[in-house]
Order: sequence, then structure tokens, then C-alpha cells
Amino acid sequence: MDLSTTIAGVKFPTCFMNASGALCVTREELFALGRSRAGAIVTKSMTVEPRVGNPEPRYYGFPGGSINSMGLPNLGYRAYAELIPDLKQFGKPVIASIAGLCEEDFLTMARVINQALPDLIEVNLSCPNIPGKPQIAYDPADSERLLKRVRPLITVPMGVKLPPYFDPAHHAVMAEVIRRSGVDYLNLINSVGNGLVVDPKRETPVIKPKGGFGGLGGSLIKPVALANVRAFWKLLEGHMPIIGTGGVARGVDAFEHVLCGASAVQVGTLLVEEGVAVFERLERELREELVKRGKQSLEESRGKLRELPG
Ligand code: RRO
Repeated sequence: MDLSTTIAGVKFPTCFMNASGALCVTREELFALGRSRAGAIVTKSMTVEPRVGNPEPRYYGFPGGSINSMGLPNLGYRAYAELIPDLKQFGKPVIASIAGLCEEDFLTMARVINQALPDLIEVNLSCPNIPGKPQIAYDPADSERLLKRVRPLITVPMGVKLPPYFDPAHHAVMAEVIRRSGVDYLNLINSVGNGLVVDPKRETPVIKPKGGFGGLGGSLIKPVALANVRAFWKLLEGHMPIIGTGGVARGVDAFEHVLCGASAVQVGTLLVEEGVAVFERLERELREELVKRGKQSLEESRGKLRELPG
């Protein structure tokens, strides 16, 4: 059973890969992804200058999900520009994720990272964890201006990582922004921003930065992720490749993302919890799901969520 997939003309050996942020900051972590069954290597979102990130504890996993406020710990774009050629030895696509602290930062990084020739560049417009910096993608005009400035600077396909939207009117506005901005694929969704997980025993939040507020991930956000994949798939009429991210814990979760319109899926919380062996398990489970349903390929099910009869 072939689980390979193609996004914006780039072939992926399997549809499972790491979500940006999960075990992908250092050279060692990126090489471990290269050696694993992951279908691509996605870098941590990079900034112009290296960052240590927010104070710890800044990630907390619990039954059903996770909360994080990492604050963009990363090596800085110059280090990733040097690493990318080495990552290509693993024979799978490399996705470079960029996250500026201002619009100019995105342009600076896009120019240089493009020259390192990753297979795709992903513009992260949805980091929820930098104090005082709202998620760019919650401002459609800012998003459009930024994407239209990045697009001409790069020669590889450009993806956009969006946050979840919770209203069809917002999906519609952003779909038009995406249509007008030369975007080649979407990654849906980033963590659900600014949740708060409380430890009732200690009567404290479970993470330190921002008074405990952070991005939610894992199984608990799957319905939000699926809704966003489905909404953009429909609004863009099945023509925009989508990477589904959010709540992929078992093979069947990936199958649900595919039914909603995803061409590939990313794994964040479960990768952090289980390590790179998670990819083998997910592949096996998705194959079982497809066999059980008599499907020959992923393609056959993509976007084919059926309506309830009656
Ligand atoms: O580093 C982070 O705190 C972080 C980022 Br950039 C992001 O895009 N999403 C997230 O959940 N955490």
C-alpha cells in the first residue's frame, strides 16, 4: 500500500512528517528525522537571530493533548541555511519554516533560505507565543501584504502555516487572501492559541511563560483541525494542497484528515511524546485503515467526506 504523496509538485515518500517545532531544532534532531520513517524533514520555525526561547517549564503533555509556549527557540536562519544542504542527503523533502518577528525578517530569511534550496518554504503566520506579538494570520491585510512580498523572493513552492479560525466568515476572507498571494500549499493548523491548563493540586498553571497561556495541541484539537482542513479544501475547490496538522495520534486520525482534504499530515504532540518511532506505527495503522475499507491509495479518499443521508 503506497502512502506516498505529492504537494506542490514535490514528492513525499510517505504522508507522515513532523510538525514544525516537534524535535526539529538542532542538527541532531533534524538528522534523527532524516533517518526515521518520516516522509519529510520540517525545520523548527527560524528567526533572524538565534533564540533560547521562553523560560521553562514551557511544554506540558497531558492525556488528550499538550500545551506549549516555547517562544521560538531556534538556531537562527544562518545555521539552518548551512544545515539544509546536509539534510538533503536523506532523500526526502526538506521544509524550511520561517517566522519573523517583523515583516522585514521574513524577507531577509526568505532570500537566504531560498538559496539553500529546501524543497519547500513554509511561512509561519501563526506563532501564538511571543509576548506582545499577535498571530499575523489573524490580520488578513497584514498577511496578504507579507505573502505578496515573500513570494517573488523565492523559487521553491511557498506554503503558509495558518492558525485555526472559528468562524466561516474568517475562513472565507483568508481563502481569498490565499488565492491572491501566490501560495502553493496550506498547512492547517498551528496550535490553538492561548489556552490555559491548570494544575489544581498546586493551584498553578502547568507552564511558566505568559501566565500559563500557550498553544494547545494533540487529540483535543483534532475537530478544530479537521474543520479548518475541510473549510479551506471546499473554499479553494480542492485545488490547494493541504497538510493537515492537529490531533494525529492514530492511523485513523490521518484517514480523517485525508477525507477532509489533506494530502499529508504532520505529527506534533505524539512525536514529542513517543519519539521518531511514532512514524512507523502511524504508517502501519493507516495502511490497516485503508485495507479495512478496500482502498488502494490515499488519493482515492482525499476530500471524499460524505454527507449524512436524509
Ligand atoms: O515556538 C513556539 O512557541 C511555537 C511556535 Br513558533 C508555533 O508556531 N506554534 C507553537 O505552538 N509554538
